[in-house]
Amino acid sequence: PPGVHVLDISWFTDSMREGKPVAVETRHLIQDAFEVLAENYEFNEMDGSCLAFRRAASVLKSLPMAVRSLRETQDLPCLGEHTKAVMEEVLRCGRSFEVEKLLSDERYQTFKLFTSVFGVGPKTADKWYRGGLRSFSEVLADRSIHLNQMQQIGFLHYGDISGVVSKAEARSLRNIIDEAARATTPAAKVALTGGFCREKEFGHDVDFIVTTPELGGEETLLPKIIDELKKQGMLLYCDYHPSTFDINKLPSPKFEAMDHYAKCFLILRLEGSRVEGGLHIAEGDNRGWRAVRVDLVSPPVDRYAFALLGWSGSRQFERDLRRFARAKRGMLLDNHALYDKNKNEFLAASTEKDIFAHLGLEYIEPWQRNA
Ligand code: DCP
Ligand code: MG
Repeated sequence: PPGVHVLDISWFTDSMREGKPVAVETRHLIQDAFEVLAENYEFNEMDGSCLAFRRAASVLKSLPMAVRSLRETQDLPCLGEHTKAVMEEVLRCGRSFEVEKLLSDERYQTFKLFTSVFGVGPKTADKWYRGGLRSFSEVLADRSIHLNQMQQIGFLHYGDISGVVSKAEARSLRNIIDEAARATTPAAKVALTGGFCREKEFGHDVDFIVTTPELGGEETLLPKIIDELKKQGMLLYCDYHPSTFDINKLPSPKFEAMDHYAKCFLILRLEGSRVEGGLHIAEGDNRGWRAVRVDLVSPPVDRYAFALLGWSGSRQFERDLRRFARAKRGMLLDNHALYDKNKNEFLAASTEKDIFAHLGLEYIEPWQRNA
């Protein structure tokens, strides 16, 4: 019914409202502990356990007040035996011994380091770790290792890319992408998406959806924008993937699969900006610019709302929204479409509000989707 939210826990928060507020840090400690454990499961490609801890962290994040005892959490959704055990330990001792052990574990530390390089995932980190490598200098000195182009650029710009991107930098990039799009296609539409459209102060990259008002125009849009950025001397790296979008395909139940729109993963040279506290490997510090990661996605205009909703995130919100659509409405939702399995038909949408309405949900703004 209207008014139902994806993560509706008001029944719990209402019953807690009478309690005394306690130090917020305890909850942050628990969330951080969950994040370390989730990350470790991610390194070991144990997707189920990783998701369980991310989900649990998300539930805690949504509570309006601190958690004081395990008893208070007994009716909360998404908390299993393991998550509760970690939470109990933090509540009792102010720390989790399992997490502390992990933080000083050589394998965890090395995976954390290696996967912080653009283009290095758990599989590559595992290969390097099993080869006895523990540091960047060992990787770079090892002649048996062939770095692909993404990893080479990842090491080259490591200091910049591993630093956070600020809201002000995201705004500058918005103007740059806007101008580059309009210079080649005056009617082009550009939307800032990802974490910055959810009002986050910092991000690891800046995400944009770009399209044209007429169907088909999006096919040449990205190559034109890329050319324009190159002309301006801003393009440091471009990994372009043309569209493989199939209009007849049903929405995919798998969230982690990338969508099929044309997209490019870029590294741009942003003038007048520098990273605070970055670790520079191959570049001097006295530059008037920094390298920054930018993603551009280009859906056809009739899929714009689905792409926008899908890329606005957060990831947890997207997962829950899809799960809600499937379990509660018998509908399949992904970044391309919404399909009603009861009526066997696709439901069109030109705005995000249309999609929420199809799902029978009250519309919420992107900043309210930071699950
Ligand atoms: N997304 C998706 N499918 C994926 C990966 C991501 O639909 N396989 C969506 C959800 C994300 C959004 O795209 O919120 C942008 O992805 P990012 O990794 O850039 O995440 P954020 O922008 O939310 O955070 P960050 O600050 O780390 O960039
Ligand atoms: Mg992002």
